Amino acid sequence: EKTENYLHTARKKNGTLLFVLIDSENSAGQSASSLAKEAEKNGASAILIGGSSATDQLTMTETVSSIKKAVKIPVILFPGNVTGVVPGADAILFSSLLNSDNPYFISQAQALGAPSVLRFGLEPLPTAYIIIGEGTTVWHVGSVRTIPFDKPGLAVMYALSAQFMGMRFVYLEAGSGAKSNVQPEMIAAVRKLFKGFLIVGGGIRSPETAKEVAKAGADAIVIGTFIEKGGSFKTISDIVKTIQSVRK
Ligand code: 1GP
Repeated sequence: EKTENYLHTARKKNGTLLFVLIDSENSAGQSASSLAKEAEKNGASAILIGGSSATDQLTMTETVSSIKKAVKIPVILFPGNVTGVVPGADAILFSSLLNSDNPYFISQAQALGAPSVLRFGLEPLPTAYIIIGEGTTVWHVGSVRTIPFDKPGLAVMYALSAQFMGMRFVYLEAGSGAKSNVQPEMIAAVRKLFKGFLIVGGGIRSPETAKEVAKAGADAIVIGTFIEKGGSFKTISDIVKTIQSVRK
């Protein structure tokens, strides 16, 4: 439980954390390891490696290994499918896409991937992955029965069920590159009842938005597209300062 303990300790000490998502296929010119290094330097608390596209496992394994060498913060797999389970990382968001209509994404992919998680010695972080909104890649690929942005009560129902099933992480996901981020009202409603570690991502690209999300009760926010598109690390550093100042 090394990574899970680290996250809780960091959360208590620093306020809301920033996780930077790196997709080995999509980084704008810069190598994944130099992006990870910059992210760490500017205050990120963990690197997530994943993507919903069909990343090949060899590239993925190489990316994990180069990032592991470059940073001290935990490297956590964020797989979009069984192919996202590779050796060398510290932990894995072992996720069930709770509001999918396809049982493959709720329990079958998990069963197929579990033996590799064990074999590679990855620390599983039991995560309820809940998709909000529509039109994103994850919404399409995951056969999602979506939760509209303005229905916080539905997100609460899923988060509660996750808690009752023993999942210690909830990830409210608007989707990579989403036009709109998950709204503060929904985050606050989930925060009120969910006792575990709350991750929020999708469409966050400014300190102002990050602040709202943190204020509403996120334990960690995830930023991917902004960095992939070459966004400045000065902004990342501002985001970290902002979210850490919100709640202690
Ligand atoms: C996607 O929540 C993450 O899975 C990050 O979203 O790429 O929009 O930052 P963005």
